[in-house]
Amino acid sequence: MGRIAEVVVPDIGNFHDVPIVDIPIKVGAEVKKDDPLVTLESDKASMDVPSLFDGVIKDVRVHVGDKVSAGAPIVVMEVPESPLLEASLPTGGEYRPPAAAQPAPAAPSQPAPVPAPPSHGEPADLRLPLGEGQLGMPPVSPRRAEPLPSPSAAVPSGPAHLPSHASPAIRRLAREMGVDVAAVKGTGPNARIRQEDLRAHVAERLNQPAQSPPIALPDFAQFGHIEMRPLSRIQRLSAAHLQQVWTQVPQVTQHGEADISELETFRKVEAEAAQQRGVRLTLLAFVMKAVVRTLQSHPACNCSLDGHGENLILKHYFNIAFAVDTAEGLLVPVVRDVDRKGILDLAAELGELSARARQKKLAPTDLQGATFTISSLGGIGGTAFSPIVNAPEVAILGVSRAQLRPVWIENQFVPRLILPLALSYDHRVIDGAEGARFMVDLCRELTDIRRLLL
Ligand code: CAO
Repeated sequence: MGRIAEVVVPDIGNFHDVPIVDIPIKVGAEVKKDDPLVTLESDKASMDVPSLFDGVIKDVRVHVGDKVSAGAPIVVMEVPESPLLEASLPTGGEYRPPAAAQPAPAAPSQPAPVPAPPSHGEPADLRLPLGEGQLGMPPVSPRRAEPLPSPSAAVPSGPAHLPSHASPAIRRLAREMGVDVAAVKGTGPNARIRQEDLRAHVAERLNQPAQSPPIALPDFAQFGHIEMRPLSRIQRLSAAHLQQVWTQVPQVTQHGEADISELETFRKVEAEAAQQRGVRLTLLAFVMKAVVRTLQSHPACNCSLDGHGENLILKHYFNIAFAVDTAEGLLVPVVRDVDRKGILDLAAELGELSARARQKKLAPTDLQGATFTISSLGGIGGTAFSPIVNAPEVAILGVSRAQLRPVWIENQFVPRLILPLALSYDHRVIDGAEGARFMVDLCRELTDIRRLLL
């Protein structure tokens, strides 16, 4: 338990009734020595009242807009008991505003005026005897108050010419953060920049895609014959989206292998019957169903992160997008409510949507509302690849070509059909253990055909 002490406005020379323009602390906040408690701003100068000690704010006695003079109580703090502190508690401070803000010569040193006793009843232990526990401005090295340029004055950026619609503490913080205050939008009175404005500015800049210069190109024609071919509209749109996702989403790819031997035997038998109904029963329909069953027990993989990166938006519907390779570029139509559809229905819808994608007949609504994406390159070949998360979704499954492999089962090698899978996920939302669990559960769904058909 420390001591309770009241902080008052120090001697601020000839200034009286100076408005408080910012209070960067609140009750319960821990402050360090020199942290600003309030910012005062006259029509000539701006100054912080810093804390003299480390401590915890117990009460805030003022509001933004209040006008205060030397000796007015500002906050009540709990400060640690220490002999050093006892010795250093000021009995009054002296503050010399700079010449620019202080037309008259500095007043001689004098004790801080005694504040009027509070009009509202407070617990007695919140106050130390006046002059003993009142914390004022440091008696030495007072912070320099800087004259205000007119708001319309052009203010060059750079540490020597920082605009003055920010308190000295905010300017110092901005310098530490490498932020040019001139670029920050202030939301305080008279567009004054507050700490939260600085934070919002930094957050916004971090969320912007990195503006790097384009990669320098040589004159390729000097090495041989070339031709220019414009990207299709779809390719250009995809490129911008992929670039944005690549720079903004930290992603990891979890690999896995599912034994789909039983599934494939079942699919081949059922494919003939499906064919007679005009449906191509491909592996993708089974994978889609297995993905949704796995998503149902891994809700973090079926969500999005809100714009501030502070909340998960969990979706209680299962709309699965799948990548279709078309002559114009990649399209990603969406199969809705996969959890409510049978595998044959899914296969029919997959066929119909991929045909329309290739005929350029998809409606905008066919491309919206996905919660998860599957990209299957199994029909083409290759052993593995890492798909890029289709943000704002947080996970995507890459499916490669299944291969017959010898698998050691009960003391012998048995030929099994193994499907390589790759789950890329947004690592801000899904951690490695969750990604691995998703993959294990997905492989189990695909391997045990009975589970999938239940
Ligand atoms: N392993 C082994 N064989 C596979 C397979 C796999 N994982 N996936 C498909 N096949 C087989 C199919 O069974 C089919 O064989 P048959 O002709 O003997 O029946 C053949 O490969 C061709 O299948 P398909 O690719 O036409 O059909 P599908 O339903 O599997 O896939 C679609 C449909 C739309 C996903 C696919 O046509 C396509 O466009 N894939 C490309 C997606 C893409 O470009 N992704 C990259 C995006 S970037 O991340």
